[in-house]
Amino acid sequence: MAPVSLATPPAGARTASRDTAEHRAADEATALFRADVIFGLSQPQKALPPKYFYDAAGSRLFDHICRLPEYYPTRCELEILKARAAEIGALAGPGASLVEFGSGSSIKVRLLLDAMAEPAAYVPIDISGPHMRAAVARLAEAYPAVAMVPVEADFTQAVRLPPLGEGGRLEGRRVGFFPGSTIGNFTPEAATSFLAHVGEVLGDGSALVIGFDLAKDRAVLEAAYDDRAGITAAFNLNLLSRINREVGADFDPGGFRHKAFFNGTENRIEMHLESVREQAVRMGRHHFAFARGETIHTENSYKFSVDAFLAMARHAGWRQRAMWTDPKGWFAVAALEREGEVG
Ligand code: AVJ
Repeated sequence: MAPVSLATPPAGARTASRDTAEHRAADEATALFRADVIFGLSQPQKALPPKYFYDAAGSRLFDHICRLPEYYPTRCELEILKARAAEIGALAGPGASLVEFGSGSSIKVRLLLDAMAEPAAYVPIDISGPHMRAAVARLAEAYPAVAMVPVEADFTQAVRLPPLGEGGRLEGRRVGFFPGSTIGNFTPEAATSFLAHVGEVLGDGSALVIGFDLAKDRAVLEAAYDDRAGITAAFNLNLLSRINREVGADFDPGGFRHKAFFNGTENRIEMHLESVREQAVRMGRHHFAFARGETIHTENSYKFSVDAFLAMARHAGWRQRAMWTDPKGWFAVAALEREGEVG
């Protein structure tokens, strides 16, 4: 099967039915967003799902976070991936397909594609469609022989891989890639279910290269989520501007402040938006009251021990093939495998 075309067709080439389908998908996404906001702000502890951070502005702010001096995970993980690229390439084998969950700007995947023997396809899955397509267009230029098959989807929901290769299947080994410790956004129970779901999506004989953040000194953790330049604060607060714009609320972003702290009982960084005064926010016929000091919980970022991570992976049907950390022991990358024939 031919890889999907990455070029945007000229306006005249767009059929009416395609435009309608795109609009319908966009309306559906907005309706889901609105429902998630109403549900989240109606809880005793107000909360919003972190996946909504990544609109165009949020995706750019996140890329900036990854370059901050305090935000060590990206640098530590890149260090590990560079050192272990050849081993990952060997474990993938020739003609493998790489499936990335939450691909963002698709930077790290280059290290793997460079180390793999004739990779057949790259399947990025991301909720931020335009950001992903721009990244894939850049990647396609550098890897003309690799079929680029972007999937615009929320990977926290059930995802299905598009048919690829001869007979409508991914050729070679299917290798999942889930870097950045995004697994840390899930509670341990949800993370285990997600890992099992990834195993079903990738199938028998597949592999998974996954990054996760390790427990460490509280001050290091808290600085990484509350940087001096205020970029993480802007990233957190951008969620309110996005809600105003896309679902018509009237948040005053200046009425909230960014808060990030390590919850040692739960082993997680929590991000919140704290109301600096008593205030009310309207959204259509809905009305949300905030006491002064009340927070919206916007993200969890779990920190693991290697053993705790491996216990989750095992419960989800994966076994360890390799485990690597950076020299400081701040971040880890696991290579996992499932039993069975490839293909
Ligand atoms: C993309 C979920 C891995 O938890 O470290 C960075 C998101 N939030 N700074 C993380 C994030 C604030 C990031 N993940």
